[in-house]
Amino acid sequence: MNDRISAVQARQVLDSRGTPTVEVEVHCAGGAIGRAIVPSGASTGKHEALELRDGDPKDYAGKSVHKAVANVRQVIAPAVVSMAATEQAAIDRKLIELDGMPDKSRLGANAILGVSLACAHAAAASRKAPLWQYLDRRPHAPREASVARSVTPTIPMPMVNLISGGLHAGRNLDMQDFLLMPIGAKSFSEALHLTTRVYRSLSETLRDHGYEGVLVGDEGGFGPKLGDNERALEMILEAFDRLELVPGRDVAIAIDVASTHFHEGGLYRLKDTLLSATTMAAMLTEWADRYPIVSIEDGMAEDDWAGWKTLTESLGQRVQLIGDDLFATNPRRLAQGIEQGVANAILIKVNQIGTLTETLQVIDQAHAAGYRCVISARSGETEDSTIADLAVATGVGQIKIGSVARSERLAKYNQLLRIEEQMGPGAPFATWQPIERPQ
Ligand code: 2PG
Ligand code: MG
Repeated sequence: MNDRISAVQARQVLDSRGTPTVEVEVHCAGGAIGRAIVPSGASTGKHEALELRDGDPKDYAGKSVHKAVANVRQVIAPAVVSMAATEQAAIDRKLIELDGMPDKSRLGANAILGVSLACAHAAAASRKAPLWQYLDRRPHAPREASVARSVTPTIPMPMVNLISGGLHAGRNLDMQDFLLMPIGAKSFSEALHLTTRVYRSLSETLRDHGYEGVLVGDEGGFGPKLGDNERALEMILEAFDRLELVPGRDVAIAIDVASTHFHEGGLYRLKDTLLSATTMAAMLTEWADRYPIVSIEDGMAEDDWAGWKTLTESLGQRVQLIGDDLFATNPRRLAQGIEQGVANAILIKVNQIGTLTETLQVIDQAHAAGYRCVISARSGETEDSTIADLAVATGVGQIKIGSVARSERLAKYNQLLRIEEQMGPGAPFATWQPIERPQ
């Protein structure tokens, strides 16, 4: 039984903001080792599973994770040692039972997720398969890691951060991300190449408009002081134009409004103006008319279900409307959204829910209801590139990692390049399918 877990180790390491996070290593009897590092958000929604931090102001300003590490070593390790690393669903069930809280607040979702993902890596290593192949859920693939569904592993279309605002860039803009979708690309490597050209063109555009010394935000996107959100869209359009790229054919724009973070007393604060949900929906609809925007994330706040309904009625037939803080990768929140007919896509972040199995189940739940899925990194990331393999294996078609700068972002893009090579010529690549009105 080479894939029996013989030891589980955990330690505190640092993420891309120099903030502590949990790293877990799962060792199998046959010598295979799997390792995972847990990501961490800044614009965190209140419905996410709990990230356990020690809270001692003298230790990394309260952010150390020694308790979560101790929970892995003292509580989780004894319970999973001698299980097979390939029994992902059983391991994840055990982790959920050991915790016993709906938000994983006893052991910490960071402790639990670290073990869950490290098990998948160990299982893949013991089968001598790349993770994406191991997680591939087609009938011939190992089934233990998955729930039944027939998808073809596909390299996702990237949604790439160009301009950062909100909590990721010192609140220079109200909105959090202005992103590129290189929709004209025929392969992942072509998409990445096109993206770097746009990124450089935008850098020159910003410089030529007098935004000197522009620094990048947490995810590597530019963080200029632009004055207002629409200026960001104009700068991006000019960057396209300089490369003679045709919006809507070669390139398109996505935005993550992250509106939960400027929602106050039932209104949305944009600069010094307070907008009602109806006015906010009207503004986003007008933008979708005037700019090549194909996807809007968190256009409304996490608990503004009525606002979400208005936005979905206005734009849901032609723009991808992604719930991030709204759904928090949580099956109950997603079920509520499906029932109320709000949004048409869900952002999938493994640490919002806390285990691999639950993540796969939420993806299936979304697809069964005709909702799209976008696998996403967090603003606090590391060299861990699990989500690249996850996005390929599940074939969801889209991934949001950040910009093409900073190595914790490139770790994932580079992993996708490796997978593209492993898949060989003609590696399946998800082209962008516009949201269309039902006929
Ligand atoms: C988001 C993410 C990633 P954070 O809002 O979608 O961009 O940010 O990890 O800070 O929640
Ligand atoms: Mg978001």
